[in-house]
Amino acid sequence: MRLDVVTIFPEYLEPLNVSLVGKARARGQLDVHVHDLRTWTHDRHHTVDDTPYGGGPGMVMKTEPWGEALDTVLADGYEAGHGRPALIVPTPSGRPFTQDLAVRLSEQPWLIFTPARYEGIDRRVVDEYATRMPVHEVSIGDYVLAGGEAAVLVVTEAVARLLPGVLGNAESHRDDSFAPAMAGLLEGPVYTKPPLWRGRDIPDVLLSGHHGKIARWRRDETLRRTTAHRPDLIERCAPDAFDKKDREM
Ligand code: 6GU
Repeated sequence: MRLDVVTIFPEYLEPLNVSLVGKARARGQLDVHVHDLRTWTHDRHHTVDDTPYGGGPGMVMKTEPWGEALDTVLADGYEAGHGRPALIVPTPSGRPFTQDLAVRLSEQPWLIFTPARYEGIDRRVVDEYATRMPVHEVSIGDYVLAGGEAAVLVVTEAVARLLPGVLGNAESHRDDSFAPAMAGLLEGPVYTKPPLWRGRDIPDVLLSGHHGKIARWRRDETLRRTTAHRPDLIERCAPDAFDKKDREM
């Protein structure tokens, strides 16, 4: 998979060199290109923003640097034969970023990210590129960040860990919180050695060796935790997602 990020803070994307994403890059599973938007300015001050039409506070990112940047990135990626790109526009007014979208994006050959600062990018930029490729305006939660760069790191990590061969064990996706096999619910608690720590032991069932009982216990913990932390996820479940024992919980 190829990733392009156009930003006025390329150094904000340094974490893409670390840990899981960094290793995927080193192995050639991810081809990451971070670009400085100011490369595509032509004035002495490398201006990327201007005052909003209609008035109001803050500044809006200008069309021309984004247009030149995206045209250049697109020409480069097409020349390198990456297939068809999708444009990911991080914005607090986007659709919520979910595991479902992470899975769909992980199946794409090429993602281009346009993290904005200030009050966002002139709308015409998204409208223009939406005629040429799929555009996903995404929000990572109901709060406002100073810019989209942190959201790019979030989306990139969620997507990269789903790529074939990036996580050691492909089975480990199966029981992820939000995974289809979990009916979109949350993972329960986990334990490891030692068996006794500061007077705290671990649930007996996990030592029983009884796989059926362990699976039932995990399911109960999933339901308990999801009910407590995210009742909305229970509401959203299809009724047949619950068996008779689930309903007794
Ligand atoms: Cl993607 N960008 C910004 N600036 N704020 C956000 C966000 C994105 N998602 C939640 N808050």
